[in-house]
Amino acid sequence: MRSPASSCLYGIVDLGYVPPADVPVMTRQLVAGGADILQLRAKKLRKPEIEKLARAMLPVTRAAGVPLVINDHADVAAEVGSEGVHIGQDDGTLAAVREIVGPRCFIGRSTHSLDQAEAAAAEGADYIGFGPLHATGTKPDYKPIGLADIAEVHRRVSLPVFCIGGVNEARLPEILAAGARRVAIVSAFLLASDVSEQVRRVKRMLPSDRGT
Ligand code: 3NM
Repeated sequence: MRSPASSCLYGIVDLGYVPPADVPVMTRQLVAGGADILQLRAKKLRKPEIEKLARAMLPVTRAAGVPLVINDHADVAAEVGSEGVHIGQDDGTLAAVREIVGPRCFIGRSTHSLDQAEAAAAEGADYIGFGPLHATGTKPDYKPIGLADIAEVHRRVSLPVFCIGGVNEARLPEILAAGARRVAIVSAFLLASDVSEQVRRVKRMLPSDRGT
């Protein structure tokens, strides 16, 4: 099983793009292309539905050694026994989430500035998201932070940093040149005509396969 540290490509199954019935096939395609970590993100679904989808994803992700991360819902993560949980800036303390998920589940936090990144590291996050680099329809209310702080965030925190927000194949070279080592991608994968092939192409551009 991979860990955030051994991962460079983070895929997100976002129910804003994928109908529930398509979640298993989308999961298989993302895994087949080489996504190292997958997140289930379902802002508008109720917990029982999210739990059901997580249980549909887990056999696929586990067979591939890909950790499954539940967005927002620590209780769902605990219930289904997912490898990870992801929280935003407004989702309470890391300690409170740790109480719910226990010691074995890793915890990621979204961060949108250098200060937030340092705070997430200080509270014990296992990885951070850092963005949005570019404006994105997936998280439309967030102001893009650009690429200027990518190098600095890697100097300030020693956690795995997944750069996110408008990341796609065309923009990847400049994002990597700015110092990114890991990326998370939503719409550029989910809307691709050939999802596995798109994931494969991006994976090949990333610095290296970090092993397990
Ligand atoms: N979190 P896309 S940006 C889910 O900056 C998410 O914290 C972000 O989607 C953050 O790859 C984002 O389609 C959406 O731009 C990323």
